[in-house]
Amino acid sequence: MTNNHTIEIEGHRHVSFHLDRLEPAEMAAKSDAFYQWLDTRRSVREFTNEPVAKSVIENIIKSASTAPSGAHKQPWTFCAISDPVLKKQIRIAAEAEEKESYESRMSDRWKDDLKPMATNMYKPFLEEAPWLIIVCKRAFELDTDGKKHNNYYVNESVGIACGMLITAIHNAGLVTLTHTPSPMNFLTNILKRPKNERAYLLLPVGYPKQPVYVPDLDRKGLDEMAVFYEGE
Ligand code: IYR
Repeated sequence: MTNNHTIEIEGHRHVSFHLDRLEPAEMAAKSDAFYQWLDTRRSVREFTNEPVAKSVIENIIKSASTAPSGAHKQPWTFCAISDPVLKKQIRIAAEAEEKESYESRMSDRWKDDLKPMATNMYKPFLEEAPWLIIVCKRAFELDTDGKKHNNYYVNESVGIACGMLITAIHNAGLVTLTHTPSPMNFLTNILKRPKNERAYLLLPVGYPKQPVYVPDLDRKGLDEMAVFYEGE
């Protein structure tokens, strides 16, 4: 921040915030270019084992952590794993849960709905991708006396951060997918996370295998997913 005027509101410092205004034409062009670029993102399930620099993963995580959160509690922990031993352990545990899910927990309708995505209980990407990012939500914080303080809007906050994480991964020229083994408590056990943390989403990050194929999907058009209330 260049311009740092400060004021005090009820004993708390507030800093002046400045954002450059865009000309309408530039705004239109920029918003369209961003959409066109974001629309090239796809969930990819096959990765090469080429390494990705830790500094890139750090930048991606820092980007995600700019997300807004309830009372700015930032109720998230990003666990980034490149250790092959841990990745193997995670794969074995995830595939055991997935086997159970695909064989008995998921309804036939659910499995039918997933057929176009060609998913199954096998998750080689958990070992192949150079990094796994496991996003944990922090339901509460413990103060120095061990007293619990619940965080606010934890699912909303962590969900927003995950959206920004996925955007940052795309921006880095890498791919990911949102893997949701259920239940996920094996992840917090393997990673030895403290008891205020629950695994929220697992995202492998890396380069797509070449060639790679993704389902031929369409996205909803504006008229199917937006409603405008514009008055007169
Ligand atoms: N959790 C499983 C199944 C799965 C469910 C949905 I909904 C998907 O969009 C994709 C997969 C898995 O991660 O494979």
